[in-house]
Amino acid sequence: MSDIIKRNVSILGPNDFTGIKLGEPAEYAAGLPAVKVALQHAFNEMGVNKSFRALTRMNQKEGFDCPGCAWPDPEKRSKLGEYCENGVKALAEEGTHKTVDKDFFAKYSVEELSEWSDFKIGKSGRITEPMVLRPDKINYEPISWKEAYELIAKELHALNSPNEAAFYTSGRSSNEAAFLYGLFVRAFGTNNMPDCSNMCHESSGVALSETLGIGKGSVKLEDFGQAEVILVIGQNPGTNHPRMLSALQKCKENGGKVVSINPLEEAGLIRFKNPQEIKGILSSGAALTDIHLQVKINQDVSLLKLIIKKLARLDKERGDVFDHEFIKKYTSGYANLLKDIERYSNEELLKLSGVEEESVNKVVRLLANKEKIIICWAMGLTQHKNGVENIKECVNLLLLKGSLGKPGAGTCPVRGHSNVQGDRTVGIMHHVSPALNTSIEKTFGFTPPDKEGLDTVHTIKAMHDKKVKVFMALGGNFLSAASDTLFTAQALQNCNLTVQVSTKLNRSHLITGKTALILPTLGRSELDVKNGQPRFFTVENSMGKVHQSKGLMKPISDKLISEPEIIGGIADAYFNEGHIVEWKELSENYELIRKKIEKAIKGFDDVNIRSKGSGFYLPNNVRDLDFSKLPNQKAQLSICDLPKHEVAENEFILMTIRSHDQFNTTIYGLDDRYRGIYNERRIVMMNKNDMTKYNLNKLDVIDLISNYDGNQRKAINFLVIPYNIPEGNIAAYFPETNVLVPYDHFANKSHTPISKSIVVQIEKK
Ligand SMILES: Nc1nc2c(c(=O)[nH]1)N[C@H]1C(S)=C(S)[C@@H](COP(=O)(O)OP(=O)(O)OC[C@H]3O[C@@H](n4cnc5c(=O)[nH]c(N)nc54)[C@H](O)[C@@H]3O)O[C@H]1N2
Ligand SMILES: Nc1nc2c(c(=O)[nH]1)N[C@H]1C(S)=C(S)[C@@H](COP(=O)(O)OP(=O)(O)OC[C@H]3O[C@@H](n4cnc5c(=O)[nH]c(N)nc54)[C@H](O)[C@@H]3O)O[C@H]1N2
Ligand SMILES: [Mo]
Repeated sequence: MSDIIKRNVSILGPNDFTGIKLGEPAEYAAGLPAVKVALQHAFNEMGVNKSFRALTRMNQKEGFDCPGCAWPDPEKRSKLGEYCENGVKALAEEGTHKTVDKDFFAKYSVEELSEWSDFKIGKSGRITEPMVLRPDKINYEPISWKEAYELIAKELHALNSPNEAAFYTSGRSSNEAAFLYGLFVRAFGTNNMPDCSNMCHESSGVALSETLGIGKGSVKLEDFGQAEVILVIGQNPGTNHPRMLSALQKCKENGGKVVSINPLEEAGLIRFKNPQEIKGILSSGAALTDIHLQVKINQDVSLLKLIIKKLARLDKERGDVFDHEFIKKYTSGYANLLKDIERYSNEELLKLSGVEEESVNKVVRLLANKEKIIICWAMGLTQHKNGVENIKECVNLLLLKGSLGKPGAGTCPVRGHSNVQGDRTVGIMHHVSPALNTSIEKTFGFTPPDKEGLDTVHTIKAMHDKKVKVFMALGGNFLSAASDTLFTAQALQNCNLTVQVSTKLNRSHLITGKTALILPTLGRSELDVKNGQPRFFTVENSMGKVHQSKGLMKPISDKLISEPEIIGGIADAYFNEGHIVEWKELSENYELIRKKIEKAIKGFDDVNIRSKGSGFYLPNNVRDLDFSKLPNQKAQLSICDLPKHEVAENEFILMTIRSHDQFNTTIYGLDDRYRGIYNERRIVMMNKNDMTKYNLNKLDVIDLISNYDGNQRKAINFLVIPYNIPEGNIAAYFPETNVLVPYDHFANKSHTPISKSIVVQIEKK
């Protein structure tokens, strides 16, 4: 390949301000404003007719699964529509009338597009045909599907080893697409399968597997109505899982209590007006949180230890605070745990957590007398150096209370992408699963590789070191989602070929390898027809239920190909009929893929039939209180150390969070309505006392600087906003702040980047 002139692209895009307007944080979530905003987004992107047609089918049993988050659907679906404001926005993004075609790419070079904001890039529309960016070019050109497949095959054949390629997956892909992709990657010969989970709930997966024997949660949706206490830790459901608020409301209606543990008092957790009920829209709404513990960033272990310590003390007096029968029968490590908490004083833990003692005592009194407890959590716990331990500490509390394997109790890691959990179940993972390898060998007749592959952070490093030369992504926006944006950009640019299977344009299409391909695919709301027959696929929700999803909208272009067929096309071109798997036949026939899944993966019996209607639950050993695969055949109580942060006098801990108007790197709009921040994303939320200390006024402009191992990283231009956040802590949005996250600092064991606790300094302009 000829040497290329490096493209003059902007990695980070513009950093100018968009015209901030500040309001007050909202007093309730959802209600009429949510309906209004949702419909505005839908009408703008899709028009009125298409909006209503699509919305009547979203999350219905015969319809398609919402392309947003993975929250489950209730058995009885609301007549007013089974979706939330942000689900409608996700649908609007996918269903938009606007298109990005060959004329668009002829007009705008990648250099020019890279100067656009992520918001503008995303709003340009749906990609309509396969495009290629050749080594000496700055404009994408059309390419036929056949030629695209052959180009990929040629680059893969040119590698010295299959381990010089990496295959990323974002969590939108169906079980069928993900299974086939994993199969192809293994047949090709590598386990280099980084996925968005690595940046997301990997810490949950590791912690739950080690303590309970399954990397998934144990609760079902109906448990919410039966729970006596629900703890919501490090999660912002009002924005990221709005339909969870209806489940919390059920808990409240049945007399349960909700405790939130979060450095921010998120509006969505205060009060809720259920837009799926007439009374919800008209009334003043339901109060949700009973007790809010405003913990300092990454001090959840300190706080949970304090709670456990206080409960242990009460238990000593009363004997009935912990579930001793359960502990004896099902757990291992009780004596050690009790001994370990004696190492800490209440005062020390209280000070570290930053919480008022009276509020902690209230939670302790509540928990002492209850046994049906659910703990929900998301990125506020997983994206820290000690993310795995955060979750183990939650498991400790549940085990001590016997709050597992009974109605109204259990673990609830609230998943992100709508099928991220399913993708994992059907084989997207960089780890080697001997059981899966054996069943693939039995089902397909080839031997999958048995060397552990690269996860997300190690793929970045390997590309940077030019050890991985071909990068393919089934969905997602790797450049902007991953940590250390400038380092990751260099890593991608070092590749010979980058391939993106996508629905919409994003920055990963602009910052690429020497050659780049965009392979456009059907969105999940779109009709997927083969030989005159509509096809459906299956997904798994956050609670382990598999069900089907069937699109109905006319595809935006007749040149789109479904994800399984794209994978089939690549596999066919690569193996050129020299492989035992009939790739093309398999990729066109989802029913056949499902039959193979049924053979290869436990729990999918009769999936073609059972996935209809509301679907079926996959096996879950925690629900059955079966811990036979764990040491001593017991659930494990864990000893977790306190988090360690070396924060100098002039440093802050930064958490990078989502605004109300984004889905990860897709920017729906510029408002963060519940937090009262409008028309601006370049903001930093800061405690008023810290503002005084640093002599800062509202809307002063600052830069953020992180300094790890002598490497300075800088994010430029942020407006300071006084906010109710603990002193020493600040918050800003990702992906703008990803440039600050060092690629080589991540959670122990799970390797999840430390996106929620980055040590930074500020610099006033
Ligand atoms: N509309 C919409 N929905 C989404 C997404 C989206 O971007 N937009 N993303 C999807 C995906 S992939 C995911 S993973 C989920 C993410 O869902 P969330 O995890 O709710 O998303 P974040 O905005 O990252 O919010 C983290 C929350 O944790 C809190 N937090 C941060 N650090 C700490 C800490 O140290 N301790 C505690 N206790 N709390 C902390 C923050 O204040 C914030 O409320 O949402 C999914 N759903
Ligand atoms: N600093 C910081 N960084 C983070 C996080 C954080 O909290 N802070 N959160 C992390 C988390 S939890 C996650 S999950 C990752 C998300 O990482 P990714 O999953 O990689 O990113 P997304 O923004 O969800 O990807 C959006 C793109 O997916 C494509 N897409 C949408 N629908 C489909 C589809 O049906 N098929 C295909 N093939 N493509 C589709 C579109 O082209 C769209 O532009 O980001 C992580 N990064
Ligand atoms: Mo996620």
